[in-house]
Amino acid sequence: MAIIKKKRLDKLKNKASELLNRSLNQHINLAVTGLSRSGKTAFITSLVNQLINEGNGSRLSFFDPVHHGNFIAAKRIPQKNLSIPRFDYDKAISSLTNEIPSWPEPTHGISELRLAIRYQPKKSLLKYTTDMATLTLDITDYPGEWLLDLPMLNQTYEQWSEQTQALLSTAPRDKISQEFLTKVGQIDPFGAADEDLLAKLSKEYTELLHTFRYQLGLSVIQPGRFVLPAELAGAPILEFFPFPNLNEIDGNDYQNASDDSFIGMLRSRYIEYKEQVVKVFYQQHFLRFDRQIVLADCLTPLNACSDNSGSESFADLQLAIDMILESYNYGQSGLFSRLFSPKIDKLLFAATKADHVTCEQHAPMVSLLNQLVYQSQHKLNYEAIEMKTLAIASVKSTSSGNTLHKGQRISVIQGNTLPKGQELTEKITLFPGAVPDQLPEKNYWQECAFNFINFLPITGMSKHKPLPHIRMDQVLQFLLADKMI
Ligand SMILES: Nc1nc2c(ncn2[C@@H]2O[C@H](COP(=O)(O)OP(=O)(O)OP(=O)(O)O)[C@@H](O)[C@H]2O)c(=O)[nH]1
Ligand SMILES: [Mg+2]
Repeated sequence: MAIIKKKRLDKLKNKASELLNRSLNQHINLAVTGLSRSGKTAFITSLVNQLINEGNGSRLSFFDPVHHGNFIAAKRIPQKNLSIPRFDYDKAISSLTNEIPSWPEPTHGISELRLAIRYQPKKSLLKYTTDMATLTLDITDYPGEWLLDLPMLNQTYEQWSEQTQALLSTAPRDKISQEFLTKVGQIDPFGAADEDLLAKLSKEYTELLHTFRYQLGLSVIQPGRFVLPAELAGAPILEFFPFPNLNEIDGNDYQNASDDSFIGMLRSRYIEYKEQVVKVFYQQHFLRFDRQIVLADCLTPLNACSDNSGSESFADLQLAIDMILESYNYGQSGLFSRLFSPKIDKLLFAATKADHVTCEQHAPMVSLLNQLVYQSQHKLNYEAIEMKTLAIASVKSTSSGNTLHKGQRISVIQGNTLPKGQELTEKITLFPGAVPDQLPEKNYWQECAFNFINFLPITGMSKHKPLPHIRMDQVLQFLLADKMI
């Protein structure tokens, strides 16, 4: 009788411990975003590499689970969400660690990867039930450009057209946009819609957006999906554009225009785009995210000088960051919280590619990023969301040192580059210049004070060893450590 009772008790105990375990085992949906070329792929590759190779000479001393010895191991496991493309870690780590290393290829949409991180609970209730707990980490990579579409949800087609026309008519976009605006302005808005013409003009508008982004280095691209359409490439839902001078046509005629008219079709596609693309992205993906890291490359825009392009592209980056932040504006007045129920509790802003400057420039880099974020921070609700800014390098590609220049000791960095038109890499040593700790003034751009060189990844890195980095441990500490106690 006593034996049966004991067995039952043990069974109950096991069940209770299993239930507690299941409820306390942790899960984080971590989203990684940033405008194109900001460093998302390199970041995720490094983050995964640091965790799965921990113990093999890792440098994660500011990550408490490693520092305090309760990190056990991490491994990649199959993702749960089968409809989202897989983040191609193997391809990215191979290009970084090949005999002739190169940066991973640009990516164009959303992708996902899952890690299981084993740790020994030391403080939480879990320590009474188990020696080993698991933190499941789902990492999603998605283009920051998609967040630029959020403000459209609050705008009618007329309002959006008016605002976009104003943007297209201002420097530096005006010169190359004029022809397009004139062409569209000559169309009878109430004439029958011609789908071929609509497709052709949408293509021209998309090409303009590409030129803004990739030739003028501008960041405010709307609709963001047009430059990074992912699975929607070629779909008619991406075939619309702003119609100029809509305020000059009769309001009643506009309201009564049928969906078969030129303007009616543009308007209905715009509405459909907001419902089927913008809202769906927020509902299907964004609302799942618990934590977010926004990557920003503040150094490349600092490089442009001698003409107006530097200050214009920097001002545009400022505006884009402001627009991106609207998605984290959880205050009562925020468009986002009025439309959706947000869940993100931690938001990290990282200025990437910090290995492009000498160590003492990291503090100005952070204060510059702070300024970019700060102008919007008054809108952010601190109680709902914990924020941090850091300067990081996901894959450190330079070494730093000192050299004597005109009798003075200056800090320099050294790295490999591939000079234009040449096949052999070259090692160069340089002082890249000082990063302004404030939003740069007009004269900054005339001085050409900054010299940003695209370094290659260093040779000799191994996929079975942690990649060299700057502050990836502090990133992990902020984003994961509280779930591993
Ligand atoms: N030196 C250095 N360069 C970096 C680092 N991270 C990214 N880069 C540079 O930035 C470029 C873009 O990095 P990606 O990781 O591909 O950026 P992305 O945001 O995924 O870009 P898309 O896929 O085009 O959206 C790389 O090709 C490198 O030239 C870094 O940690 N150090
Ligand atoms: Mg990428």
